[in-house]
Amino acid sequence: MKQALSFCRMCMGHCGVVVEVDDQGSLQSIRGDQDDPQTLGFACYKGMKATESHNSPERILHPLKRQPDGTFARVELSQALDEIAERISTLRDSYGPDSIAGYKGGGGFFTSSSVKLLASLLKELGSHKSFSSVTIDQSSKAVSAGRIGIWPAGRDPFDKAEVLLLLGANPLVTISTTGFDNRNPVKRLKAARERGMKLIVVDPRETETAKFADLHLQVLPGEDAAVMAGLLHIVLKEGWEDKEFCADHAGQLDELRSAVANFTPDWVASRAGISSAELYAVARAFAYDASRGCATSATGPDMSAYPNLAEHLIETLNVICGRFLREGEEVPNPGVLKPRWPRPAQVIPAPRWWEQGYQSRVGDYGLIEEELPTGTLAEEILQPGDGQVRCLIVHGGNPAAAVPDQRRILEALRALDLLVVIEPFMSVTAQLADYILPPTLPYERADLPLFIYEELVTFAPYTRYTPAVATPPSGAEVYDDHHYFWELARRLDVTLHYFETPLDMSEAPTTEDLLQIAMVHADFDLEHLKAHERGVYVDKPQRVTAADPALQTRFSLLPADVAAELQSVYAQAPSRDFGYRFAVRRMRDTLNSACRDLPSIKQRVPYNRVFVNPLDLQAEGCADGDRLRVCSEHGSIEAIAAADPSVRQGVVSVSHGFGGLPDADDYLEQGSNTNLLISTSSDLASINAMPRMSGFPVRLEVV
Ligand SMILES: Nc1nc2c(c(=O)[nH]1)N[C@H]1C(S)=C(S)[C@@H](COP(=O)(O)OP(=O)(O)OC[C@H]3O[C@@H](n4cnc5c(=O)[nH]c(N)nc54)[C@H](O)[C@@H]3O)O[C@H]1N2
Ligand SMILES: Nc1nc2c(c(=O)[nH]1)N[C@H]1C(S)=C(S)[C@@H](COP(=O)(O)OP(=O)(O)OC[C@H]3O[C@@H](n4cnc5c(=O)[nH]c(N)nc54)[C@H](O)[C@@H]3O)O[C@H]1N2
Ligand code: SF4
Ligand SMILES: [Mo]
Repeated sequence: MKQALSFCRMCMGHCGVVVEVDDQGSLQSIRGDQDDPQTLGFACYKGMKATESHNSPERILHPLKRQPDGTFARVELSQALDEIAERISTLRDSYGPDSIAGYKGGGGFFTSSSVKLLASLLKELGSHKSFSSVTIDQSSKAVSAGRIGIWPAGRDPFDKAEVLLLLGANPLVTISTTGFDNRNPVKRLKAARERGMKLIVVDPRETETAKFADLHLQVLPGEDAAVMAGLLHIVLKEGWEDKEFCADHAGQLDELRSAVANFTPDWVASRAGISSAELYAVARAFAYDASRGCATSATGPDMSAYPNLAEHLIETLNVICGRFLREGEEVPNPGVLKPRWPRPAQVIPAPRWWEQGYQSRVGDYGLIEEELPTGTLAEEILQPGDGQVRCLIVHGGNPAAAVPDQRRILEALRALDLLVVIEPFMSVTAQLADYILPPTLPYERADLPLFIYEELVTFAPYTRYTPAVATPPSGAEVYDDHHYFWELARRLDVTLHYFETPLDMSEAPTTEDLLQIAMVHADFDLEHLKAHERGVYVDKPQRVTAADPALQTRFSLLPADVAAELQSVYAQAPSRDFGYRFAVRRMRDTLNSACRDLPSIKQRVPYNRVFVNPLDLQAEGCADGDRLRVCSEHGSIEAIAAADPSVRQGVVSVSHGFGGLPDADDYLEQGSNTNLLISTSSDLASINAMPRMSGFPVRLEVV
């Protein structure tokens, strides 16, 4: 047995771990590293059970090719790559480069040697059809920044907060919330509360995080825009805004004041299913009792109705209360691997990126973070015409399970001429693929943190390196993901770029070569990181500088599209016909569709249950363990009920990431897929085509 230090790359937690490998290099155990300066010994159960994925008998260890009878057979890698490249080349010649698309999922993000390669391959081929899980996640945060403007120094950080307002986020379980200190979150939250930070949670469920809250608004899902408008109404009416900050930096404050005038505490309370006194108490605790600390959110508001408006209003509350770093203050993580940029105490006016550049042929959408919205992926494949997508390359994602409207996305994936997946397991998507290219798993590859989001991963100017600490199973023919992109690009005669650097296409880069290229903006090289096993801190503080008095830039608090959305929230009460509203949630022991087949996880979470308040179950005439059908306007799923008093009445809470192909009738084996309940042909948000994945009406039937 040999021990080594590494870090987990399953979620943003990036927990420092100690792993044990046997003499063959096979991963035997993983535990939290007590001496890790960032995560202080924390590691979650599923993180520690990554031994089971690495050694799984289900793992795909050789390239596979679909046969005419639908089964998969092992194929030589060079043959697979030759055939894929030839088919891409033919499609490109016949239908143009936009017939080639890519989708990057979670497994394609947490690998710093290939995170940008799918995008580069598409760009070099001349295709605009780049998709990812970001636009079925929290891209409303980018839309909000694009519409309201950007404060370069960032919001008040966690360690300065006197108050933290969390909407639809459960960081103690998901370890991924923007603005929360995710490095051992329980410890960090306890310490923050000891120094006096108040926690306010807005969530239909009394989550693990809400249990620590000073105030918990147990709202109906889908009402965050109304709740935020109500909070703005109270703050402005009471005069609790930061008047000096508003005078200097807020634009359209009077227009905002009139626009939220209708959103009285009583009206909002009745809409969101809370009391007006509770709403008032939250406004007071945030805006009057505290002067530092921000409002932030995760998937709850961003998956519900009006996600872009909800995010806009969350940031508006931060703006009117002045909850940003000020001149002279230190930026917690100004960039270690990412480039630093100027941080004046001044607004960058709303850039509205999506209004320039490429526009989608489907719907009225531009690019979000240089990608098309995944809510339109099925239509891009199914709608005939110029630019119709005929080939999809999937990097570490499971769109057949993760994309809302499962029947539609399956119809689309089946209609493709070519589906290639870089994927370690026989996921629902892999089952439909023409070729499966199996990657190494995290502990088998050298890596850096998910540094493209480094300010979210760590609140300190810190980074680290891990070598490959384990060896793939013997006889496996698996490569770090970049190898597949490079080999395809070479065959297609294009030059891949990594972080703007052109790659040498005559000799395949090593993982370390790519990591070194990715570190182009760092003050040190990879060797320096290698010499510091538990990572390095950069002692080069960056402070917020003075504003340029010649520039009178301001936040746009009420652009026309935001005003129209606000009016429409007021005018359109959601239907109550169905009796309940659906709420998204995640499970501690699974990661989206991953982990659930690992033996020790399967024992804990064999399938996804329907969490319902016991009083509601009683009213339906059923009990814990009974089989229920959850029906939306769009579809239905069956699942077993779990009586859960932490869910508010009138709400049905079910995790996504379960289920196989629909109609398989194997719920006890796989669970069921909540994306069967969701439509991508109606209710898409403007700008990012975000499907309505939470807060929609549902009905319960006893099966
Ligand atoms: N209804 C509903 N749908 C949702 C959500 C929801 O809340 N409700 N959540 C949405 C969100 S937030 C997200 S982020 C998306 C997730 O969407 P996806 O990222 O598309 O889905 P995952 O299930 O995370 O798939 C990750 C895949 O990566 C593979 N993988 C694991 N490790 C590696 C690796 O090292 N290399 C490679 N190449 N692959 C690897 C896994 O086996 C798995 O198949 O789903 C979205 N869909
Ligand atoms: N264990 C685990 N960790 C994960 C993941 C996982 O699958 N498992 N997935 C990872 C990914 S891809 C992501 S994006 C993050 C997501 O991280 P989170 O967003 O923190 O994920 P959830 O636990 O689903 O929390 C969403 C919360 O919103 C509440 N909610 C639902 N609808 C609404 C609404 O309309 N309004 C409000 N205010 N609240 C609502 C739900 O009750 C739930 O508590 O987690 C990451 N970390
Ligand atoms: S919290 Fe996230 S990073 Fe930490 S061990 Fe669990 S999955 Fe890995
Ligand atoms: Mo996500």
